Amino acid sequence: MRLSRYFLPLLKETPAEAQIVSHQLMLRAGLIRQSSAGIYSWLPFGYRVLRKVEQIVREEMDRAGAHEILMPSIQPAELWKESGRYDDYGKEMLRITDRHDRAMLYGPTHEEVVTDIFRRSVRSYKDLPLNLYQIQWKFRDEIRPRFGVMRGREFLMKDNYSFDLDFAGALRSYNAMLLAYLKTFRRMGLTAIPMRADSGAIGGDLSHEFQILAQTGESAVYFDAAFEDIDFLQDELDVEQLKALYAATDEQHDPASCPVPPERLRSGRGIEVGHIFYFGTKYSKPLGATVVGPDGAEIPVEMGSYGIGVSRLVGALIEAFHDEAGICWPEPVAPFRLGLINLRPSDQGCSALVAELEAKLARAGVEVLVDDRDDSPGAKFAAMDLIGLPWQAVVGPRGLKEGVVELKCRRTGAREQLSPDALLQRFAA
Ligand code: 5CA
Repeated sequence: MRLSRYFLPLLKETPAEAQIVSHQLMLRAGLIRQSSAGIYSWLPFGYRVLRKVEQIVREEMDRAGAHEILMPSIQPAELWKESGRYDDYGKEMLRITDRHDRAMLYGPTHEEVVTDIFRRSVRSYKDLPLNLYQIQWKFRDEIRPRFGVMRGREFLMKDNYSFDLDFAGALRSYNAMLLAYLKTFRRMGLTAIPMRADSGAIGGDLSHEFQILAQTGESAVYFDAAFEDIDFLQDELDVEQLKALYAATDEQHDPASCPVPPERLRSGRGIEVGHIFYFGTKYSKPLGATVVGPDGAEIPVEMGSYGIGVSRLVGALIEAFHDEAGICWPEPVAPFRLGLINLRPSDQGCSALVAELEAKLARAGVEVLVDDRDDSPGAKFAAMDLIGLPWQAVVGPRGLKEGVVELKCRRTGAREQLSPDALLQRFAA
């Protein structure tokens, strides 16, 4: 992709309406634009990241045995009257009336819809366990939408729902999701701390919130250093042992009674990027979602629901990975892996080498963004730092003479000179 032909509207000034760094950078680096309060358009650069985050979430859900579906964003009010949540949900629910005067709503979550699918399709305990997920836009009419995509009114969520015959099965599903979440966040380069939580409007009695660590996080968290040492992608994990590890919010943490010795106690600031709930028969009972059990009796299914804030994660990733110059994307979610700067597009030699590298890298499947604009070197370096691609390669007249390009790691700032062939080998391997 060439910047001269790409749609990447960068802002020089920090927009006054943005209070936190991720919101500022998402506007400045051309990821999003606000449409109305708490509602955003995703521009090409931001949308690429959103899709990468989504894809990692999808792969881990699939690996955990969940099946992807897509439920409607607009739901009938009747279902929520059946579950008893229609009146309780209050002003956060955007209520709509259609032309036939039927009460509809823009879904803030999908427990009712998925339970309705289940009750109309599943009859026997033999079809359990079942786990269905979707990646779908939600709407919650938050009183104070703020911090950009971190607390939006419209936001993208991955939500899934487990159905089991009994509590033991539901707990297995819950535990499998807890592990899948830790892997999912780890794959994005994040450390996530699962914390016992209130289940709030979703209801139920077992719940964990996942806080990822970022210096600018909203809430203080205290946790066992073990969370930083565990390799969530490789190690065989004992989920009960994990759940027993110490993790506490500011209010829960009491230094006097904390079971973790000071040398193993870590503290940081967290951003909630996921929340999982076990709530038993809270929805299956009122909606009549039952299966015929082994002994022929009708049994309401045991359910859980599991959410990841996909659009919030894009902001959270920036909160976790940035410096004064801009964003520092971790490779797995970076919109492009390499930024290739042509320092002098008017120089035929520079442009020929850039074109050759671009073509060869593209053939090897490397995502490259070429800065071929007529701009000063300083402006190009600043723009490349701002947008935060993990690697930057610079082709200029001086290097060309010496047969080298300069490669810079965005995160560490480390630079090295290498031949164009060595560069290709490094990235195409
Ligand atoms: N039905 C359950 C799980 S499927 C549920 O709705 N859970 S939730 O309310 O905790 O939301 C799940 C995740 O969505 C949260 O952990 C958070 O990361 C994200 N989220 C919630 N509200 C917003 C919001 N206003 N803006 C952006 N992300 C949000």
